[in-house]
Amino acid sequence: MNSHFPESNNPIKFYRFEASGHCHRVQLMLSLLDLPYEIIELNRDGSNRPDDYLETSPFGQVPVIDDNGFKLGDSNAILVYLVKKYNDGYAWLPESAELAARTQRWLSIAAGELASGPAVARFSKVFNVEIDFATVEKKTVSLLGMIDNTLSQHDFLTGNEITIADIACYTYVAHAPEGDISLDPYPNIKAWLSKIEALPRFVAMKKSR
Ligand SMILES: N[C@@H](CCC(=O)N[C@@H](CS)C(=O)NCC(=O)O)C(=O)O
Repeated sequence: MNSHFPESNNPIKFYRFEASGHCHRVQLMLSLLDLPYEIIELNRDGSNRPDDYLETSPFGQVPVIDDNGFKLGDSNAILVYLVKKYNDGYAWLPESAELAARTQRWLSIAAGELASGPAVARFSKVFNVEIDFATVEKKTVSLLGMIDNTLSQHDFLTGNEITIADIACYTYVAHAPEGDISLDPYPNIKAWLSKIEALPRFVAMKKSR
């Protein structure tokens, strides 16, 4: 267990939906940092949410964590919290102005183009929801091309070292094929996914289709 996690503390409570990529990125970070956590699988109808859940997550979304009374929603905010709070000596969120800004740029892409592209394509196919698939597919292909091009220049999204940008973007890219978006045209993306999957304590998200 991470030596920075106080022995007196309880495991971090992690509220999630199993099939959510936003939740998986949090689980991946918890695992990479070797932190103790307890999964609380929420019902889709909200019936087993804690009474104060909407105070932490006003949009009623997952993921949410409760770290011994510190409650936080939003997957990217949670990644920032975990690596700042439980720094394992590695610069998951680099300090320099340039690299910190690049990392933030990818967190914005994860919350923007990634969420409205491959995540929506997957959602539509996994949950059988009608969408304007052609438009989402076009956005996704454009994003994947941009990511592949970035990864032709360096090993990870912000440079040659892994950061939380990679963790934030990993899941919905890796699971794009569940949205009928092939990764075959993107050799650099495939190599990048393999590097992340080779990390000690990597945990996968279950395939949904
Ligand atoms: N910006 C949020 C987005 C989270 C999100 O979209 N969660 C989805 C599951 S993937 C959710 O809770 N959907 C249920 C809802 O919106 O009611 C984050 O990064 O955590």
